[in-house]
Amino acid sequence: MKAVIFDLDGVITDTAEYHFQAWGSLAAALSIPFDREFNEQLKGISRTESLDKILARGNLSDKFSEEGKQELATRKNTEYQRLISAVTPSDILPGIKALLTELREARIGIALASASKNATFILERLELAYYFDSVVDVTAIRHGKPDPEIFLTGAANLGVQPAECIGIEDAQAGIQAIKGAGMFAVGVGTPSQMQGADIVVATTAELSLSMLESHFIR
Ligand code: B16
Ligand code: MG
Repeated sequence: MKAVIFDLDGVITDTAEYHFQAWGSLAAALSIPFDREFNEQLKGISRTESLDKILARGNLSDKFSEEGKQELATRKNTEYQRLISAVTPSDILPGIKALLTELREARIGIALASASKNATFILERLELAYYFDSVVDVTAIRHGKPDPEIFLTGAANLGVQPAECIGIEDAQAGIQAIKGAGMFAVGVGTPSQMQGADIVVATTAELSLSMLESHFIR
């Protein structure tokens, strides 16, 4: 194992909750039903793809021009940015800071593969930017998760082979992307939401270097 490639939302910090709240406000304004179960489908996919799914749910796909959709996406992002401006290091999920420290000490590469255009801002708010050898620039990615491109780019940036990497994700689209890249996939959540993962942990508190190594050497 030469590198660990992390998802951000739902793995390093629970900004997934803020995405839920911000999309929930927009959906309510458009009178579109929105709940946590539906929100699962939005995890890991881009802002525009998320909006398309929400509008389709409300049978409103044809009601907005491209410009109108852009305006809705910006409205959601403005609310999301308001929520994440209050993020602090206390919002790092359990076990993550200790794992990042262990990985650095063991000279194992660390990359971020987040679909979020707000990822760098969030890492800085969490005071974790220092740990990352590479943050994949999502604007340079042609195909989002579940396509493997973002994880393959992370491995290439670190100069390691995909088979030498572990990817950690909280979304089904992310697990698919990791497996498509030929990496070992760790899912955070319930097994039914993490199909195809090599191992699933209920919470990030279960993650550590020794735990990852013991499963990786399988
Ligand atoms: P933004 P991840 C993803 O982040 C979220 O899971 C997903 O819900 C969101 O739509 C996407 O980022 C885009 O985020 O609107 O901030 O660009 O899980 O890949 O870290
Ligand atoms: Mg995620």
